[in-house]
Amino acid sequence: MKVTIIVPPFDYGRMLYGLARRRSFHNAVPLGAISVAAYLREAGHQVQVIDAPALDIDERGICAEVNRFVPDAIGISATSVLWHSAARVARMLKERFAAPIFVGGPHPSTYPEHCLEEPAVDIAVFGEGEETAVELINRLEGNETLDGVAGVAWKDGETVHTNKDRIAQRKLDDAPLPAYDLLDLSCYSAPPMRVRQTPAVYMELFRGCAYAKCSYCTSAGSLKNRFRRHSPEVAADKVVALNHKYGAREIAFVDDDFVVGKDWIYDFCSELRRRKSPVSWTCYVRASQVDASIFHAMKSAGCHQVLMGMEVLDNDILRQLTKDLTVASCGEAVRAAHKAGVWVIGLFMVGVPGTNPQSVWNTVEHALSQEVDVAVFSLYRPPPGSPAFEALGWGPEEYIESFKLQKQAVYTPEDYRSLVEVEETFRAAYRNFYLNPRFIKRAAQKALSDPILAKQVLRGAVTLADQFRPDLQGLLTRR
Ligand code: B12
Ligand code: SF4
Repeated sequence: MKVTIIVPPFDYGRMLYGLARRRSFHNAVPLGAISVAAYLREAGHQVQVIDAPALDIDERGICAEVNRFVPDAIGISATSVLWHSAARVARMLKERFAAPIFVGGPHPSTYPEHCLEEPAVDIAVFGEGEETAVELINRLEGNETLDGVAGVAWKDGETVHTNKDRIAQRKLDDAPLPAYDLLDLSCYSAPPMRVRQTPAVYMELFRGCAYAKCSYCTSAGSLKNRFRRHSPEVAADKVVALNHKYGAREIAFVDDDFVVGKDWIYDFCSELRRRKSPVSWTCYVRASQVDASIFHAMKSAGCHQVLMGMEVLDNDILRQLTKDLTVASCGEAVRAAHKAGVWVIGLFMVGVPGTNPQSVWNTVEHALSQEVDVAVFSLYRPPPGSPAFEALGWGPEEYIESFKLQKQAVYTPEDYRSLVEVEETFRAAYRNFYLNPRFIKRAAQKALSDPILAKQVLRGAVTLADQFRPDLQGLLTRR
């Protein structure tokens, strides 16, 4: 069968990420779509992938691409933010093509029935999509009912059926490499401050988060997958394959939590060294899971930077967010990384329940004194399917609507006077961190010692300036 898989246009991308969007975030390889595509292809189907944000095309552009391929079934990948865009694409395609339309991804995984309220959508896949998509397409090819296909909700006339969850059977080691070749890899830019070499691509080696407890995270809620990972040998083979087949020189691992126990990471690093892998890489780690010897092993195998979720550097709040972290353990982890020569991107949140502006100033101060290399602050906005989202009492539409507010806060903790104060605190967090003389001095020293870092610092500054364009304009016009 011929199957098209579409990543719909990212309506809010321009608003969220401004002119720097190409350089910064959303032009990331859509791993969900190409993982499903690889399984379908392996099962004997012909597959086309259309990544609209990367190709910078709208619904009409998508229709033109679909027209060239004329598929028998059309799949659309969607996060919650992309849902309205996905529904629009589905409507346009429904008017022009007879092919059944199925959707998958984080939004259908959390809200399969909500997706089926859209008349143009016939089937919603929830959970990990690869094995489900193969069974689904085989059934459609044979004109068979979808009764009993685990992981799908579907319409039968007016009736909606939601089948049982699927537990993926296949070992990750045996999974084909995602179908990177179905994308135009030249369209994918590297996130600023995260790469030393290009071409850089995203890659996934794990499924699920081993910790899965943080209150604001979908990986602790509706996207809680069974935790498993590639064996270190096959993981290293696949990294090297990305280099040989596609010329990737840098990999940004998207896995939620890359260091779980010491054995796997030591073995993975030594397998990379044994293969003389030329690939540099970055990954997410939890501060409670790492130490200097782990960072040394990672550094010797090509890792130059890690992302650490530290959220709010206050012990009570960390406990409330169900993180297994303290201010001290975060500081220790940053020091251990620096000893090994690994940079730390600290991920922080502003506007968390139970916090006040002082919590943010304390966080900035800790981040500066711990010498976090890059600080990323986000406004608290727990996504659908996370335990904290349930507490907000919102439905999917309220969440999607809240994105129209771009970088505006959607939640006022008790100790803030208003949403405006949350937003001001958010902007001030960036200013207080990046305009602090301690940060500027360290960034200048690093840039002078390493030309690649100098370029990164410059790119980071351009991205930040772009994201804060309205503030900058305000500053420039203020007398
Ligand atoms: C890398 C990443 C990004 C990158 C790149 C995103 C991209 N283009 O792929 C960047 C930094 C750009 C990003 C941005 C955002 N992200 Co993000 N991101 C991730 C992360 C860490 C990994 C995504 C990934 O590649 N996973 C691996 C693939 C294989 O998994 P998958 O995409 O879920 O796909 C599987 C299934 O969903 C399904 N599937 C997916 N597509 C399809 C299509 C079909 C047809 C079928 C049948 C099945 C199917 O099958 C796949 C294989 O099993 C996830 C967390 C996570 N662990 O997944 C968050 C996550 C996807 N992001 C999230 C959020 C909230 C955002 C932002 C809104 C953040 C913000 N405030 O701006 C933006 C929105 C971007 C967008 N375009 O929608 C949430 C989404 C929650 C939700 N309900 O929507 C997640 C789940 C994080 C979380 N735990 O809360 N993100
Ligand atoms: S925030 Fe990170 S560590 Fe916590 S549950 Fe989500 S993915 Fe796991």
